[in-house]
Amino acid sequence: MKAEKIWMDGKMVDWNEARVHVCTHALHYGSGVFEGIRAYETKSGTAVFRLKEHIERLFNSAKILKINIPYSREEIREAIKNTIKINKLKSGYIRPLIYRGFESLGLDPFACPVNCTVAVWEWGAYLGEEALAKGIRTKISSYARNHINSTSQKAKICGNYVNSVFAKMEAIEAGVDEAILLDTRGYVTEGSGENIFWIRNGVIYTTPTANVLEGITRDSIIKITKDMKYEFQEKYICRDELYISDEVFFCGTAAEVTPIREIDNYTIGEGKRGPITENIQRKFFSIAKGEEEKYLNWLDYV
Ligand code: PPE
Repeated sequence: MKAEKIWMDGKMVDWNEARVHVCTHALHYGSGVFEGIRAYETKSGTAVFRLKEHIERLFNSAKILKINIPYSREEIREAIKNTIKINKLKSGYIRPLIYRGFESLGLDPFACPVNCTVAVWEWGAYLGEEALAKGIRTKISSYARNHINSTSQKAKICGNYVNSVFAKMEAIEAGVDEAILLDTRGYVTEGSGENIFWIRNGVIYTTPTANVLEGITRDSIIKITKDMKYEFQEKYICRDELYISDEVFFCGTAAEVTPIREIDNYTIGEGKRGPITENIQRKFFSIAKGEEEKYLNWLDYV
């Protein structure tokens, strides 16, 4: 992964020069917030998918962590578009990061400056091209999702992701592609970096958002499924309900719509991408690629 330039605190810096001090507060304590956004190539040029919503979530994450972003929403939007343009990125991934920089160490973050960066790079299918077509193998993690009274799962806080890194390492070392995390009560929450949906008897379900990231792809899929006249419900479930679902899939900016064909060695449905998942996936990609008139307002052209 590499591009030409990274936007750092208002300046375009060479990729290899985009460095931070080792005493950066966020490097020690995880005191930063970030976003993950995708841009797709459409017939009318490159378009960023739901940019407004991602910027809003970035500002909300910062608010929760008591970080004042020293730029307006519009300035961040411009920075993102300029970084795409200067790197001549046609499609790929966008990573804004706002973090407590270097002034002093010790947990009190308030004296530390707030630094802002935007990196972009080409990024194909998160879990591999084959994953989108055939589905992935997963396991229920032995790590519980961050407890709701320990941090804010609604904010995309850097430090939150240590929990995801543990779950991901465990999944990979167990020989599967991804982890599904339960909360401390045993209810299904989400993947290491994806929201989860399941389908039983034609009804599409996902978890409520109280203890998971309010995924923008999740929101897109809920709107798409309603539009496609599927029945939809939010529900807390335990792991066994996933085992006996007809279809299960992950969604996220990086993961897009990734079918799950196995959980804890249980085959899900037919053990391949299910028909409803395929319909939703197809619709999702055609919207992102600007082929659906009705959803053009989800695209912000560069
Ligand atoms: N839950 C978590 C914990 C999460 O990190 C993501 C995104 C989602 C749900 C889905 O949210 P959304 O992208 O708004 O639909 N994870 C990002 C980071 C992935 C990474 O490996 O880094 C992403 O998909 O960009």
